[in-house]
Amino acid sequence: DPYSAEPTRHPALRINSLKPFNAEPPSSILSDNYITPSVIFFKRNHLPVPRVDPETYRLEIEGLPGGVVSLTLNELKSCFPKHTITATLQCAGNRRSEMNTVKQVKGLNWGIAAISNATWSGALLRDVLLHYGFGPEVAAKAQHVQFEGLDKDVTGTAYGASIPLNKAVSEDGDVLLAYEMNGEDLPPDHGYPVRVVVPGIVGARNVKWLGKIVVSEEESKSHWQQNDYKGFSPGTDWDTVDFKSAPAIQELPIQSAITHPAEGTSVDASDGEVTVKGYAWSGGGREVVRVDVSIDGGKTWHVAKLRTGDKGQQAPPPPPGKAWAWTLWEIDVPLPHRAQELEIVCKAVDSSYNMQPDTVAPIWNLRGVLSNAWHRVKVKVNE
Ligand code: MTE
Ligand code: MO
Repeated sequence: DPYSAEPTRHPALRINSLKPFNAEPPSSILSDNYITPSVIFFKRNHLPVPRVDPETYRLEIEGLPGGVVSLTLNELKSCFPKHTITATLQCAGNRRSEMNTVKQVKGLNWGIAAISNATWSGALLRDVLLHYGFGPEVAAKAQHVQFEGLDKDVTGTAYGASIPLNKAVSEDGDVLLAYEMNGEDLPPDHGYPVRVVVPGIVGARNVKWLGKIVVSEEESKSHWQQNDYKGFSPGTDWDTVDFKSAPAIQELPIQSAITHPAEGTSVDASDGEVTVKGYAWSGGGREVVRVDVSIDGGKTWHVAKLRTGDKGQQAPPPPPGKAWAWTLWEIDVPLPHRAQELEIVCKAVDSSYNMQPDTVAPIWNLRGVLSNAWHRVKVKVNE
């Protein structure tokens, strides 16, 4: 059994698939912490978790003028300055289950919690590439940086992905070769001993158990770069889809969802108000500038209070274009007179004034990715 060496996992996780292991935290606890504890951070594995020996681990780098580089874990840790960023990871399939209500899609049936936020520490990919000779000659030809994992399928093919070269080498890219998550060694499920953290970019490119980096003219040839994690028209079906016709997802669109109250629960009329909570995040480092909340299905709107740190620890706003971490939000909305049911809705706005679409059907796609319509939750009001 290739899955015999899987790590133990927290019992609170909602398991989506056991082999490979895919799970999300209960959405009700997702916004309890600004920094998601690693044990409940969502886990998305395509293959068995490889058990990597830190002593024999090597990170290979190809495509630089000096030839192939082979780095030990100690060299990565000691030869390059350690940087820490707070960044949210979101799977392209987050909220896929809502697409299934329109028409069946192919993929794991994620709820709203295939997204989590952590601090990550490691060497900047930029520093490492520059150290080993990245310069104008390489930049004149190369356009992508490919990553290969140490996790392999039965045919020996590794998980792989790539990102644009510019994101990898730009001073503002903040791409990390991370060896710590939330101040500790990376847990096995999150890529021990090294993963790449590409802030602002879809989860799929944040390759775990990183074995190889290739600076190249081409994108990764991997299945997940070429024939998956792409968006299509609602009119495209499995008979007509041409994966070559669409670009690989990189930056994700504006997203938000309601974590409290939960669907199907009830609130008391005597409270006079309902507390609504959730998260919001946008890709590409775009900051969340506003979250609108409605409790009458979108007829009237209220502006939520935004929070970018744990309670009482509001962080200073990130530099423009570097909002890598999510925003938690909260609002108390007065209950309308004699309401029996509430349809709570949220929608977020990012610094480019991108907004979420109001319904799912027009953004439905056969793989169920990029599901970011207004999130709606129905609750009863007890007299
Ligand atoms: N890296 C490797 N090597 N293998 C994988 O299966 N899954 C990717 C990405 N990196 C994956 C990987 C996907 S699709 C996502 S959403 C994120 O890892 C999930 O990261 P997490 O499990 O740390 O939350
Ligand atoms: Mo993903």
